[in-house]
Parts: sequence; structure tokens; C-alpha cells
Amino acid sequence: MKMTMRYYGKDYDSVTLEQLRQIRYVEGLISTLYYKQAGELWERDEIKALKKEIEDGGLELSGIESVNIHDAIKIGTPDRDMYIENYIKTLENLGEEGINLVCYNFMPIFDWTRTDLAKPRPDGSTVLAYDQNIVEKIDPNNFAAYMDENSNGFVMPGWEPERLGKLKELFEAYKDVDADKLFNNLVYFLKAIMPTCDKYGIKMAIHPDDPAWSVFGLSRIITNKENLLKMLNAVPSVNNGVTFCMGSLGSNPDNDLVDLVHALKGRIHFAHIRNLKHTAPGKFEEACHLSADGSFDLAAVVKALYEDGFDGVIRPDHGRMLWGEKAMPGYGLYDRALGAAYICGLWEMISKN
Ligand code: CS2
Ligand code: MN
Repeated sequence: MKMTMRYYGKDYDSVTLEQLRQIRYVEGLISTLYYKQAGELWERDEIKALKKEIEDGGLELSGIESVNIHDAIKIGTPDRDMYIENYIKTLENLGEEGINLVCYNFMPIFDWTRTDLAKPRPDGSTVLAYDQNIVEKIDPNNFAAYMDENSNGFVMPGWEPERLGKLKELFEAYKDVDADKLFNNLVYFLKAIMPTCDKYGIKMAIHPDDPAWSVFGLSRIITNKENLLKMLNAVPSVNNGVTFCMGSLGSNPDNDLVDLVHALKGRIHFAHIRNLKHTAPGKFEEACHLSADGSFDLAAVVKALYEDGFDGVIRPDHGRMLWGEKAMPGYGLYDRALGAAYICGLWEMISKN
């Protein structure tokens, strides 16, 4: 495996390349052109510049999270082919620059959803939390503004104000997009891009829906073993793969994470390792990576990846906010660095036994 950290680029991240490099456990970074809107073409020069920024900082660009998918592709409107064309050109440009891992998600309108971005814990740290009861009471039209106000002044991944300014129209456009339609639109997209992925050896790694169930009446389809296998089987190229985000999949306690790792063997190209604590049905809060702090057995998950010969990219996912740090919720330096060290420790121990 290759340990990495997510980095948003010098204009967006509070964490610097110098800090990331000194974590030492980390070999490369996962980044993106954060200023790009979904559907926009990524020019080769722009990709080159991102690569150079990271390489000048002494690290490598190990993959992209995310190249976001335009709503036209998810909804299946006639203009989707134009956006797919752009996506293909972006993949070609990435391929030409030697980038061979792309994470993306297929969630309608909202990316990952939380109801509290800074829930205090008894030790004074804060975490992201989710409560289905609160979501049911919120007007989704106000939800984007809520996230914006609570994000420490950072634009959060998947919550770009430009797009979310048009929520009413978006909800209208998704009105008839049920789970089957959304799934068919995903397959249509994957079939169109796969020849390019195969040509360049680009591994596509779909990020599971977070939480792993439908929110605000919008369909969600990347939520469990059955759906993931259905999606992998529909487009059997090895480059059609998965981001194993244990926090997202594990939001539903019915998902057995170790079983899932084995079921997805060979198709997991990217792993997001984190922990969370279930406190009631539909209610959870994120936790420290340490198994004892949450509901997941991280050692068992890392061991399952090891046993299956996982040699993809791995990163700690959301961390707590610690030691007075002001950063994008979930993406501070300190707790993610602790997470990287913990995961590397587990990996070394498992590999030596
Ligand atoms: C991430 C997602 O911060 C997060 O929760 O895991 O925003 C993820 O990057 C996207 O869903 C992938 O497209
Ligand atoms: Mn994730």
C-alpha cells in the first residue's frame, strides 16, 4: 500500500506541503483542481502545475480526489454526452501526465452530509456528526447555507456555493431520478469512459455514498455490497473500481466491513480509513482512528486489505479537530497525521506476522 494524505492545494488548504512532508509516513498526496466546477475540462497545463507544486514540495501526486461528475450525467439529460466528452478529455490529460487514480462519487446534489461540523467531545476536540432526525426536520434548501456557515470559512469538498445556489432547480431536475435510473446513468457513464481508462491504465474509484442511505428524498446507490457488486459486474474492467471508504460504508451498521473488503477484492483501488461511533439508529459521530474510540475494528479492516494483497493508495480520512487548529472540518493536520501513523503501525505489524 501507499500511504497518502488529501491536500487541497496552496490556495485552499490550511495545511502546507512542508507540514505534510514532515509527517514522514506519507509518500504522496491526493489532490484536485479545487477551483474546477463539475463538468469543466481540466487542461493539461493545469494538471502539470498541480503536479509541479506537489513535487516541488518533495512529494508525489498519487491520484485525484475528485474529478466531479456533472449533474447532467447523473440525471441523464441530453447534454450529458458533452459533459462525458469533457470528462474523457480530462482523463486523457491526466493519463498523459501519468496520473492513474481518479476518485469520484455519484451522489445526487449533495456530497457527504453531516448535521454538526464541530460536535464537542469531552476532551475538548470536535468531530463531524450526523443525525437522521435532524436531517428530516431541515429544509434542504437551507442546508447548503448551513454547511457554508459552519465550515470555518473553508469551501468544503462537494459543497461548492456556485452549484448549490441553484438547489430548487436541481431538486426539480432530480425529481424522476429513482435508484434504477441513477444506476443506469452511472453504467452509461462508465461504459463511455472505460476505453480511455483502459488505454491509460487509469483506475476509477467510486466513493460510496455518505451516509449510505437516501437523504432528502434523493436516491443513493453506492451503499452496500449488493449495489457495489452490481456496479462492478455491469462494467467488468478492472479499472472500474471502488474507493473503500469505511466511514461511509460503515455509517450503516448492517454493512460488514471485513466481508466487504473481501467481496471487493482486486477492485479496491483506494482506501479511506477512519472510525466512527454509532450512538443510535441513524445517528453517529466521527471518532479518533483508534479502534477503541469508535464502532469499527480498524485492525481487522487493515488486515483484510493486507490479506487480499491490496497494493493501492490509502489515506486516513476525516480527523477530529485538535489542539486549537482551524481548518476545513475533517481535514486538519494533526488528527489525520496521527491516523496515518496508526494505520502504518497496523500495516507493519500485520506484514511482519
Ligand atoms: C470525502 C468526500 O470529505 C469527504 O467525505 O470523502 O468528499 C469525497 O471526496 C467525495 O465524495 C469523492 O468524490
Ligand atoms: Mn471518504
